[in-house]
Order: sequence, then structure tokens, then C-alpha cells
Amino acid sequence: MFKKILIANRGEIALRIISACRELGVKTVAIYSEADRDALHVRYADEDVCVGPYPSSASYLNISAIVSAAEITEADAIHPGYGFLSENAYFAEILHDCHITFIGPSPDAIRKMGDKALARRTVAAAGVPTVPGSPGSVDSADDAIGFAKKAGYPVILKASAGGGGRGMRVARDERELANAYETARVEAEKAFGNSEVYLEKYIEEPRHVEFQIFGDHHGHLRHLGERECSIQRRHQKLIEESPSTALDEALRCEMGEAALKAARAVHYTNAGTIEFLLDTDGRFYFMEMNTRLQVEHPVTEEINAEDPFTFAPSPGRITAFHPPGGLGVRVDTAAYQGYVIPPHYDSMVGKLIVSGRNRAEAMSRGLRALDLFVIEGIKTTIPLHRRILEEEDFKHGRLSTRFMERFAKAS
Ligand code: MV4
Repeated sequence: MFKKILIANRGEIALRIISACRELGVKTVAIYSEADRDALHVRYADEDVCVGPYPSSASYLNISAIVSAAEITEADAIHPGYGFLSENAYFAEILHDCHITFIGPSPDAIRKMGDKALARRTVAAAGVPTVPGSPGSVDSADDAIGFAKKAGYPVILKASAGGGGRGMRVARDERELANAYETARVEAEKAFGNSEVYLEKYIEEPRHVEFQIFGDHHGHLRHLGERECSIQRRHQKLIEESPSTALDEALRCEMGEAALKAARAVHYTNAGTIEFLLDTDGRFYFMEMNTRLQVEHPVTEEINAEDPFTFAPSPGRITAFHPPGGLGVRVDTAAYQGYVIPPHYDSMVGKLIVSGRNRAEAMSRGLRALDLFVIEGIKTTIPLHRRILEEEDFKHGRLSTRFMERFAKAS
């Protein structure tokens, strides 16, 4: 067991890791930027080190400052949380060379799954269903047209270095595809410094269903069931629930086995997530893997029917803050009354996780918790979440990744 770990992150996830460490009797070191002197993770950790000024590149992404902080405080390990350095294979490697444990997967697994075209090829070779398309990256517009002929239109081009929805282009015929190929490459180069793209058949109105997996260093790998993540806006998840209304026990078992197969293909250890697209005929396809702990992991921790919530960007002082509590209600947040949310970082203020004996009970607790949530001084998405929970389609579990389009104007 580690004696002391450094948390290379901020916000609610840093607090979540600190409480896990308290439970395990492990000492903690917080790092922080000059913009985060008043942040709760700094107060709650046993030790703290300022690693730089507010820009993330100078602080939460500053590898040499973070490694120095770990060395000065004699931390045995670093937990990266999510975002920041959590999927940086180079960081994982440096820590290995400095004899500090990176709490996450191997650099090799991060690299293989970080290259989305390579990930697709790797898991397909292991027998995991992938969307019909190009086996690897596409090297010319003619190649793209060739692959599209086989897969059938519409098709989607995705950046190999992308993920999470950035750098995608849909094409419905050959002419569109020739154009899309050129723009997708230019955009990918601009966004990721890598112009490589790959092609998939475009699945209309899919659900996004992902599996939480965990692997240890003795060859054990388990999945912990699924999260339904179809309620998204601009590729930001708004509501996640488990179990998914689209899965029965047989499909859950089949998708769970496929998730394990994908993870085994890269000898995966630690926490990870396998994302699938589920089409309207109940067929599922590997989409990508996230080689980190995810924002929405509490949904799996509570595992029945829960909804975490993310809030829109609205920096400023929180003048009143009273989170709801009670049976089946959990709030993971680093906010407090009087706290000034810095404008420099991710806009998520907190997560509301509700559970119940069934979906209806979880939803009614969710609505009640939203009613009782007092947060003043900043804008939040609480009203939007209430409206989603009150939608007939949501109540009946009729979800797809196009669900949020009905709120396009208001949101
Ligand atoms: C797709 C797709 C349809 N067909 N791939 C968006 C996030 C990124 N990880 C991949 N995404 C999609 N890939 C094929 N072959 C539709 C989406 C998509 C989507 C996926 C999950 C959740 C919300 C979404 C919203 C728009 C598009």
C-alpha cells in the first residue's frame, strides 16, 4: 500500500481521491495553481504545493513542477484524476523512470487506445465488433470513397488523435465525402497537430452505452456494468444512468464480455471505460476507450439508477450554497458558500447522483433534489435538468444521442 500519494488535479475529483485515501489511511498531497489558493482540495489534503500560475500549462500540466512536488514531499504515487495529465503516456513514463507509481494504466495501453484508429484496429483483431469502415487511417479521398462504398452511406470521418466528438465530419454521398475528407484533415491537423482520419459507417440515432472496467496487476479484469450516456449536449454528458433502459441481461452480458475483450487486447490495468454505440436494432459497436477514471464513475459506484449533473460555465462568487441530502442523494462537489469559481478551468461545479429501488424512484428523488438544491450567485443547468426529467420520452427511457436537440434553442 502507498504511504502518501500526490493528486495531480483539482475540484471535486481531487476531493473524491482525498476521501478514498483517508478511508485507506494514505496521506495526501494537493497541488494547486495560484488561482486555486482558496480551493477545498488544498485545505483537505495533508500537504500542499503550489506548482505554478493559473494557466493549466504552467501548473496542472507542468510535469517537471509536479514531479518535483512529489519528490519534495516523498509521495510514492500520483493519481491524475480525469482530464489534465490523466491520458498522457509520456507523463506515465516519466513517473516510472522517477520510481513514482502512476495510478493508471501502462503507457503502452494509453498510447494504443489514445490513437483512435489504432484502437479500432486492435480491438477488431481481438474479435470485438466495430462499426464497418476503414481498417486503419484513410490515406486519400479515393481510399475514403472506396471504404464508403463497402460500408454504405452515410459515413463519418473521425480524427485518429481525436475522441470525445472533436474533429468529426458526416458525409451522405461521394461528393460530400471528397470535401469532408479534406476539411476533416485540415481540422484534425489544427486541433491535434495530426491530420490522420479514419472512416466509419454513420449510425443514425444511436445510444451511447459505456462499460466501466477495472483491471489489477495479477491478470484479473472485471466489468461493473454499463452507463447510459445518450443525454449529451455538444458532447458534454448531462445525465447518465445505470442500468440502461435499452439493455436486458443477455445483451448486458454480451456487451460486458466484448468490453473485457477490448481491454484484454491491450493488457489493461486500473480503471477504464469502453464506449459503445448501440443502434436501433440492438447491435453494438466499439467506439473508443477512455484510459482514465471518468467524471461519471459515481453512477457505477451507486449502481442502480442515478443521474450525475454537469453545470454550464458561469464563473463568479457562489453567494449561497446548500446541496440536498437524504436517502439516495449524493453530491460530489468542491464548491462552498463564498467560493469564487475561477474562470480558467472546467465549468463543472458539481455532480448530483441519485439512486432508488427502481428508475421511477431515482427520477423522483432526482427532481426533489434539484428542487432543494440552493445555489446562488452563478448560473447552473439545474433548470435544464428539471426539464429533461419531466420529458415524456425521458420518463419512458426513450433515449438517443439526438434527445437534446429538442432543447437546442433554450440551451
Ligand atoms: C458516431 C456516431 C454515429 N456513427 N460514430 C460522438 C462522440 C464521439 N466519441 C463519437 N461520436 C459519434 N460517433 C458513428 N459511426 C455518432 C456520434 C455522436 C454521438 C455519440 C455519442 C454521444 C453523443 C453523440 C452526439 C453526436 C454524434
